[in-house]
Amino acid sequence: MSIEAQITQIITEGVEKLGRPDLFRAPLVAFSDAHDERYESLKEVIGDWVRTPVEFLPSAKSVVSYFVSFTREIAETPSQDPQVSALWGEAYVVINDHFNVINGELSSFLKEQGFDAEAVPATHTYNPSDMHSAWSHRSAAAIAGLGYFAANRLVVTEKGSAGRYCTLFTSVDLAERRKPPRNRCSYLNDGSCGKCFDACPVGALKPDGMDKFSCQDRLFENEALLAQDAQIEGADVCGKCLAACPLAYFE
Ligand code: B12
Repeated sequence: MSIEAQITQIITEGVEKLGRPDLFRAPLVAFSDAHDERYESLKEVIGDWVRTPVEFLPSAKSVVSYFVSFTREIAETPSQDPQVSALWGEAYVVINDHFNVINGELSSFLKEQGFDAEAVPATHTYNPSDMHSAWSHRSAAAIAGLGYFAANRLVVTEKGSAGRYCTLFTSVDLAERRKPPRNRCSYLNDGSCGKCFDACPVGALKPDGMDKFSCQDRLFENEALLAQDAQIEGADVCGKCLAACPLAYFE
């Protein structure tokens, strides 16, 4: 079995071992070159606080990007609850924690083979006061061909956008490349959609940009509500711009 297939198997089994088929489906995995010049260009596109793969792991040759997709029920649930969905919050918290387990298993495997490995946590990698994040899982996923950016600023894979991304850097040379899916965002293609803009409960998401602080205020409000009403801690979530999108979920 190729090393790419072994990595994909560890990630897939990592999700299976969680034993939550009610929340998660099989993941998608893709690889990119740590020296792909688009990583350097993110310092221009996003800002100079963004680090390249080799700034995380000097020996990095490859970037492993993976997406854990949510079930249909979870993908739809943010649209059904007027304020915030406890199920969506639960899926967020469970997978954020479990990413650490999967990354640990993947790192151990690669290190046993004599390679270096370093993972980036799924979230809370940013400074809430200025929104600066040293790593963009979405941009890495787009570079790896896992998906494309839609008008809601989320990255859509062949299984949709409902799910979460993670990244791991490694010194092994992973040559396999994924063909990116065609961009099916109707707003970007011909302006004929825009459901994500209408769905934002605080008007933060607009065609000409996003007020990230208004979005974040809503996420923090929801986090407090879920802690109080559903005993779920650390779920700063909403997901309405995602669930309203016709590209949220594919079989
Ligand atoms: C900071 C942050 C936030 C901030 C700011 C959001 C934002 N739009 O940047 C706040 C707190 C508001 C937020 C909200 C949410 N977030 Co958030 N957040 C992050 C975080 C930590 C960093 C994002 C980042 O790098 N922003 C940088 C800015 C400048 O990116 P940007 O504005 O989108 O601009 C980029 C693109 O437009 C891009 N672009 C356009 N076309 C192309 C093409 C190519 C090839 C490339 C490379 C780039 C590119 O250019 C810019 C640079 O890449 C990531 C986790 C991580 N470390 O990656 C999660 C993350 C983006 N969040 C996520 C989610 C799900 C959410 C919420 C739905 C909340 C929830 N979980 O219920 C909302 C959705 C808001 C939205 N519509 O964007 C997911 C997205 C999953 C997906 N399917 O895409 C992520 C990736 C977490 C994860 N581990 O999966 N988030």
